[in-house]
Amino acid sequence: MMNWPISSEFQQRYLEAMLQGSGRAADRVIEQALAQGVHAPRIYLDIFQPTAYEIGRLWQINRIGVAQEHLATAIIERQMGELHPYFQPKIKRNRRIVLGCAPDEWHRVGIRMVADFFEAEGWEVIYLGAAVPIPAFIDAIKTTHPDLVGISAAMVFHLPHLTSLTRALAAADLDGIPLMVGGLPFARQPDLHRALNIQLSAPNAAAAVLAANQSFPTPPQPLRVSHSEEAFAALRAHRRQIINRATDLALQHSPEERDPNIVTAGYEFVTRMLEAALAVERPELLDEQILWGNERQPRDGVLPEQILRRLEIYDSVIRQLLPAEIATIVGAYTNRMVALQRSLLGQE
Ligand code: B12
Repeated sequence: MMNWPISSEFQQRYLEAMLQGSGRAADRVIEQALAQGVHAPRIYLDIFQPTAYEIGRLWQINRIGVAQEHLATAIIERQMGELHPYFQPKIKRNRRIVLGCAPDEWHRVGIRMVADFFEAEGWEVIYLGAAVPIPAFIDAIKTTHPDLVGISAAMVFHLPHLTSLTRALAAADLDGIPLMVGGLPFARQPDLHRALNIQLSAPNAAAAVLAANQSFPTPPQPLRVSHSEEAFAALRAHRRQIINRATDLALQHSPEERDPNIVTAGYEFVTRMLEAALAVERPELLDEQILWGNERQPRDGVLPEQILRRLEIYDSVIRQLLPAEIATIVGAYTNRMVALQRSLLGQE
């Protein structure tokens, strides 16, 4: 699952994008990292995590404000959502984990990373997010019967909540379920969990899933590898090339188009929609987008006939640039868009 190492140039450029407050510049760094074969788990641990720490340090020394920190965190969370399809499991373990932050704990990026790593390793994950009240933890545990419960605490002043939680579990006769804790104080003091009478702890998401798999050995069963998952990864890796080539061809076809950025933005939109549809294997999601585009784009000066031409160009570029077997999968989706656009124009 891991590849190593990642160039610190990506880290540096990502931090710069964050400090400029540019989500698009940050997207380009991640796209390039993916195109160079950096795996999503490494992007989490070697780009997102150190950048978040550095953002925190810059806030601590008053070099950046709260708004810049919020913006950076919002970008990281959005990109994590976009990378989530890379964490689709390839194996099944028949193990379940409930994950959430301690009561009042708002730092949720770390535990969300932990959730994605567990999912990729074949665990069923019930991720509850930030600031989970103790009764909500107890409810979730009673209804889902997990093998393990993972709790995150970044602030030292939230550690007493962990003791309250272990007591509440005992009172509800749930103390047989092991707990795992993590977050900044645990990363800094590897034996801190023992002082709280908690069985497991780990300093980061990769170590967390490793420790859990060791504590709960189960033979992993292979899962059907989804073809669209590979197609999604290939599309991501070739995304920039596809968009650029399609834009060039569209501009050659309609030289009257004055603003190449509008064409590029259209192709970026189509690519995002296509990725989303591939990630969930639902080509029909694209229909709604085509209908939307036909409502919207004429208002930007792009007529339905041009939409069709641009989709045909996109379809042909997909087939030129992606490896043949992947192009067949992605092509089924782009073909659907072309066919729908033709039928909207009355050309069957
Ligand atoms: C973003 C941020 C916020 C955001 C969080 C929003 C969100 N959606 O998460 C907001 C604005 C809410 C926030 C608030 C505060 N923050 Co803040 N925040 C940060 C910042 C910059 C990034 C956090 C982050 O995303 N880290 C990246 C993740 C990936 O790292 P991680 O959390 O460590 O997670 C990894 C491991 O720890 C581990 N792990 C985490 N959870 C778990 C769970 C388990 C079970 C396991 C096994 C492992 C594990 O695996 C993770 C992935 O590898 C940090 C800086 C930092 N060093 O973290 C400061 C920081 C944590 N915040 C800090 C402070 C002071 C605060 C506030 C008190 C500020 C205030 N005055 O209000 C409040 C407290 C809020 C609260 N009640 O929780 C300080 C804490 C200092 C200290 N000594 O404790 C930090 C360190 C900034 C600094 N350098 O001064 N913050």
